Amino acid sequence: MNCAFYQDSRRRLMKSLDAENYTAVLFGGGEVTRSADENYEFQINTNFYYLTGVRQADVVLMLEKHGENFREFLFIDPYDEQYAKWIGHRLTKEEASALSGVAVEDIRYREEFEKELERALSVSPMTLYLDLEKSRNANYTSSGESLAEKMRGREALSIADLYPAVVTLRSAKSQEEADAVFRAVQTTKAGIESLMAHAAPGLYEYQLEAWFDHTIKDLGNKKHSFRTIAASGINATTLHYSANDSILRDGDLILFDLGAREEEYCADISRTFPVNGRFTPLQRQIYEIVLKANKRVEASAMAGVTLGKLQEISVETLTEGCLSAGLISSPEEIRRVYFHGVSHSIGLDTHDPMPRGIPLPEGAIISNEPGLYFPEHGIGVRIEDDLYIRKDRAVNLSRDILKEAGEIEEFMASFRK
Ligand SMILES: [Mn+2]
Repeated sequence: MNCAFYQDSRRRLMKSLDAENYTAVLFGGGEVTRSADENYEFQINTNFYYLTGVRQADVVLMLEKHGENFREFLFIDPYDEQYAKWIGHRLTKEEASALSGVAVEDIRYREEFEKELERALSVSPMTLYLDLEKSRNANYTSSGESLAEKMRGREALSIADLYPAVVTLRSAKSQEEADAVFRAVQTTKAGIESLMAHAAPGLYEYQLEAWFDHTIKDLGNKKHSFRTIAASGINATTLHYSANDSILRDGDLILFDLGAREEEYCADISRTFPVNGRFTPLQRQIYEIVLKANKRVEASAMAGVTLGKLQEISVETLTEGCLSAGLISSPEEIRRVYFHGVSHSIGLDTHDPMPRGIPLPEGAIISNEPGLYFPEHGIGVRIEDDLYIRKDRAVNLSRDILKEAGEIEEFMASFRK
């Protein structure tokens, strides 16, 4: 992504905030200790990244509007010889400016942050926008919350949540963003083909998974969108199974839910195929029902439709299919064998934030992932594509990834002669 993209994101965000005078502060996040002197792999706060293109820890963005005047600052760590020797390079002011499009004279060192913040807040009345979204399971206090806590009760200062405004912008993707997801999907496609080519009874799930890892890195995607699900046989009936340590058995299916990440944009794809390259009649029957739901959802997806509506279509199709195949004995029983949503937003996060319940905006990217799970048969099937929502249709970004049962068998057979 060119720095013009991030400049544009900031401009659109600033225009969407309605306070007369405001200061908005966003933190990129810091390193988290894993054990001893090792840290977890650093993941930039995606709201921050959307507005800056910067992926370095401990960087702060400040946006100001006083009446008609807009200003922006980025605060980074200065060069540190020890850090450079032990850990590596940190962005210079020039590099941070080139990435983000913030003018180089407005790239400051972090020690100046408090002083600049005080200056910005000295105008009255003043609204301080902070990212105050609290994850349901968060077991930490974010930098945004800490700063809000510190500033609360100041005279003529109101504190407001920046999160909804950023998320609203993020939920409609530009063509450039959709292209990044598409490139991640293309790499994921090659990885999936490698999995189909190398599947064989006797391998551990993680051994087969390794072909995906190798392929996406070989093609230039260093990161995964999320931890790969490699679930064979009955493991596929656990939605988020990721132990990946069972042995592939002849006659079982394997379900892969995975994705490569390109410039932080995620692919999120599921494919299910037979370990030995041939579906059994029961596996095929279940597979075709899921595929039908997947196709119906795609045909109905477009701007203005809600995710709730797509879920209805999915439930309806799966119920019909399961009833007529005698796989369930009442419509209510569908809840036992299909127990998740068909769709979620995709973007910088695999489960990308999107305001709840809204009709899909043009530009949304969503998953299309119906599934059926029968522990009694040791069969779990999920087929997941990524859809780019346009005004009157959905562009299936993963249309080139094999999903017809016959084509999968043919493709796999070509490696097994
Ligand atoms: Mn998904």
